[in-house]
Amino acid sequence: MPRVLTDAQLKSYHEDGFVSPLDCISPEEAAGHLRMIEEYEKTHNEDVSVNIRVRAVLAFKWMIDLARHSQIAGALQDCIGPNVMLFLSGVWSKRPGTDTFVSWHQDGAYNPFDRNTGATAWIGLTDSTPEKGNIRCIPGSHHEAIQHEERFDDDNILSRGQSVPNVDLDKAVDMPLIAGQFSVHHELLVHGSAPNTTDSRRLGISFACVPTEAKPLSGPNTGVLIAGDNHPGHWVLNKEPAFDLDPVGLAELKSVQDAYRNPDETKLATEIVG
Ligand SMILES: O=C(O)CCC(=O)C(=O)O
Repeated sequence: MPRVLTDAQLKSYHEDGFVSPLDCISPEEAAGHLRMIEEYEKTHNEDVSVNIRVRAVLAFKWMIDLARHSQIAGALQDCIGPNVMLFLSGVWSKRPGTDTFVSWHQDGAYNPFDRNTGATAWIGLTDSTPEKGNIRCIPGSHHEAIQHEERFDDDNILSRGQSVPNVDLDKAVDMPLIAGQFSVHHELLVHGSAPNTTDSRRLGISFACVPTEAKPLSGPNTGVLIAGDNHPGHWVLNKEPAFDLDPVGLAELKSVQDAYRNPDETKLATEIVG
């Protein structure tokens, strides 16, 4: 398994809880993917994340291929091990003229697994700068799970407004990306993002993954294998789309969303874009 990250980048992931920016596709390729999302939105007359949520890769073949891009899959393997299972993915959009933000949170505080060893890759399909509300994080905050408060706010992309209290903003750093670049953050890294103050959209896609060795303790145990093997068999693999908006992938997406809607599982769905 060839390494994608340098020793210094891997050290930064383990010490700081994130590595960014990492090159993946060109800005032109990113713009092509953005166009496909915007065509979907035009045809359906709604934001993509209204219905394509929780495990968005099941809707678009290009998105599943992007998650498996050798740079993204390889960086995830370097960070979490050879066998990589995707269990959440979403499109994170901030349109100009809105106050859309993401409260300070840890992804892993809501993950129902027997360990907190997962990581999220986030790729920008547009530039993501401080002015556009890039992801910000607190380096080194990934060593323990923190109790979250729920602060509901219509402008918060996190549906329950889950928030880490008392974040020391003096320690916050920006994670800017050029369109086509990505970052990887540990599932316990405290991160969030401010509104987009520019006159163009900021949009990125997240791929939240765990090592296949992580055992789901409750809720859906289905996922999409991004790299390696489904070892030792804790997971059931989703049927995948053969083309964009393939009814097979959409039916699978619906069944995943229904499973997450089960009242017993509400906590699992809280992270994802609504
Ligand atoms: O898109 C954002 O600003 C935040 C993304 C995020 O919180 C995540 O991918 O875990």
